Amino acid sequence: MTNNPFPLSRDDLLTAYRTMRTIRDFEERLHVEFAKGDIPGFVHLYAGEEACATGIMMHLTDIDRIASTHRGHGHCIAKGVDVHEMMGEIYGKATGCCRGKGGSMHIADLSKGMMGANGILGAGAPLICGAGLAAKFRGDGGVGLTFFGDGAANQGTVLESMNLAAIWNLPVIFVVENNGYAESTSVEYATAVDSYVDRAAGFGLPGVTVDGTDFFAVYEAAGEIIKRAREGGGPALLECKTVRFFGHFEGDAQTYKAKGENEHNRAHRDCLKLFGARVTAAGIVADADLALIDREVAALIDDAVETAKGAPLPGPRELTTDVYVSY
Ligand SMILES: Cc1ncc(C[n+]2csc(CCOP(=O)(O)OP(=O)(O)O)c2C)c(N)n1
Ligand SMILES: [Mg+2]
Repeated sequence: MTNNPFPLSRDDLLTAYRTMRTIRDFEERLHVEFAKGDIPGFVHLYAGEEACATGIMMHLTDIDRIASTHRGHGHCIAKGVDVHEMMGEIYGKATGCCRGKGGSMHIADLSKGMMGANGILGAGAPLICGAGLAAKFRGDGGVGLTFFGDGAANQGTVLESMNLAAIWNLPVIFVVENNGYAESTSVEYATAVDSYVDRAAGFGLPGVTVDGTDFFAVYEAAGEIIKRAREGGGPALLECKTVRFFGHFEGDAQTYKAKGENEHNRAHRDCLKLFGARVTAAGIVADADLALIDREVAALIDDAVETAKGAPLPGPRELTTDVYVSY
């Protein structure tokens, strides 16, 4: 019997791989489908960043809440939102998790603790302070995590929320997914500090930076700070340095990237390949185990796309439902 050198059981390693593969295939497929013109609105793909959402979310249950971003599909999948309902939502169909009224940037499923993707940069941070405060009052051990990008990290809402979380000692984790760009603006141009974690001390928060393409680095760092928050130790900042394989949005010509940058990242910084190489080299998981998951996930995504395409649009009578004002 091979000794398992990882902090997860073999079953949990396979779950992690399945989650990352599901996110990757979901996004790769949307890249193809979006180009056909059937998907309304904007789509921002998370491919390349899968290890961040997965390494973090494996520490959470449905009582824990997350607030996501415009690039939210990976967060939703890793938090357990149903892939068919997500696809239906992105296609604007009545079968979507928000009945087709939200689309890609407003996928939410409160039953899973997924408070919503969000088209407003930095808007998740104050929301998660509210969720953290509620969890603290309930005393149920729940934590809240908000995700934001390197660009959104400079929003006042994020900085004010860090201060609020610190003074109220909220069970809240701030996760900056630093993929190097805010739209076409590089992080070096927009931010003076080398690492966002350099800011943490200014708010009285502990902070840690990890290689966001390394599932195990994310998993271990997230585990520690989430446990600490759950036990009343307060908020923290986690920076995951990562890469995005596609453009800012689908249709972005990516002229601001270096020649060969995407190819380099896919060859050397692909979190799925890195994960697969490590677990198979250690003899804990076989190539065939991963290949079987690949086939199952491919079938799931095929079915989700076909089902979403064939589903009905919301009818006119749905126009005034699910809004704050009752008509
Ligand atoms: C408050 C606000 N300002 C500007 C925008 C327009 N906008 C949408 S995404 C984006 C860049 C976000 O970059 P980053 O936070 O690094 O996230 P990433 O797209 O890299 O995941 C901008 C400027 C917005 N949606 N909301
Ligand atoms: Mg970014």
